Amino acid sequence: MATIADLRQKVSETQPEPAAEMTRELLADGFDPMEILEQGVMSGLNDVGTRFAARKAIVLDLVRAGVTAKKCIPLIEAALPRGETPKNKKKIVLGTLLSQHNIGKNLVGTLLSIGGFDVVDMGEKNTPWDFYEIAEKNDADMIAVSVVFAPALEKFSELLRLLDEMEVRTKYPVIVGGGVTTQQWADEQGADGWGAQAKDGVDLARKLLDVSG
Ligand code: B12
Repeated sequence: MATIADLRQKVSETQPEPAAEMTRELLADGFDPMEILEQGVMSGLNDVGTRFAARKAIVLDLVRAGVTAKKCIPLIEAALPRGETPKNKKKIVLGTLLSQHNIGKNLVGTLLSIGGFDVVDMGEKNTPWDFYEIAEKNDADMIAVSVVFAPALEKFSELLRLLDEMEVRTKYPVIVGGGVTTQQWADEQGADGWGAQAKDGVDLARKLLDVSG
C-alpha cells in the first residue's frame, strides 16, 4: 500500500502520471485530502525547489514539478468536503502579483470557493493596477494576493500605496500569502492579513468580512 511519503517521492522525482495514480490510490485508501496535499504534493514541490536553489535542478525540473502538481491537485480538490453556500456571498478578487506561479493561488481560490466565497480569479502576472481595476469593476469585498517570487515583494507595497492614493484602501481588506512572504513582512507592509497556507485564506476572509463559518 502506498504512503504519503511515497507520493512526496514521486512529486519530487517530477513524475506526473505515477504521482497522479498514487494520489488516486491514497484517496481511495481513505487518506485525508489535506494531508495528501500538504505532506505529499507540496513537500515534493519544496524538494524540487530546494534542489533548484542548490543548483541541482534546472528550470525544466520546475516546469515538470508544476505539471506533476497540476495532475494531482484536481483529484485532491474533488475530494475536499464542501460546506453549505451562504446566501450573500462575499466577493474576493484573487491573483498572483507579477509571477507565473499559480499553483498556490489556485489552491487558495478553490478553498475560498468551497468555503462559500465568490472568487474572481484574475490569473497570473498581474500588476498593482490590475488588482485595483478588477476590484473596482467587480465591486469586490476583498483582495487576495499571491506573492511567490522575490520581485513581487516590492510590488505588493506598491499595490497598497496605489489603493491608498485612489482612496479605496479601507474599502478592500487585503490579504497576502505565498512562498517568499512572512507574517513579519506582511505586517510591515500594512497588509490586513497573512497566511502561510491556502486554508488560512478562508479563516482570514471569514474574520475580515465578518462571515461566520
Ligand atoms: C513549480 C515552480 C515553477 C513553475 C510554476 C508552474 C505553475 N504553473 O505555477 C515554473 C516553471 C513556471 C517556475 C518558473 C520560475 N520559477 Co519557480 N518554482 C516552482 C516551485 C518548484 C514550486 C512552486 C509551487 O507551486 N509551490 C507550491 C505552492 C502550493 O506553494 P505556494 O505558491 O507558496 O502557495 C502556498 C502558500 O504559500 C499559500 N499561499 C500562496 N498564495 C497565497 C495567497 C494567500 C492570500 C494566502 C492566504 C496563502 C497563499 O498557499 C499555498 C499552499 O497552502 C518553487 C519551489 C518552492 N519551494 O515553492 C519554485 C520557485 C518559487 N521558483 C523560483 C524561481 C527563481 C523561478 C524562475 C525565476 C526560474 C527561472 N530562472 O526562470 C521562474 C519565474 C517565472 C515567473 N515569471 O514567474 C524560486 C523563487 C525564489 C525567489 N526567492 O524569488 C523558487 C522558490 C525555487 C527556488 N528555491 O529557487 N517555477
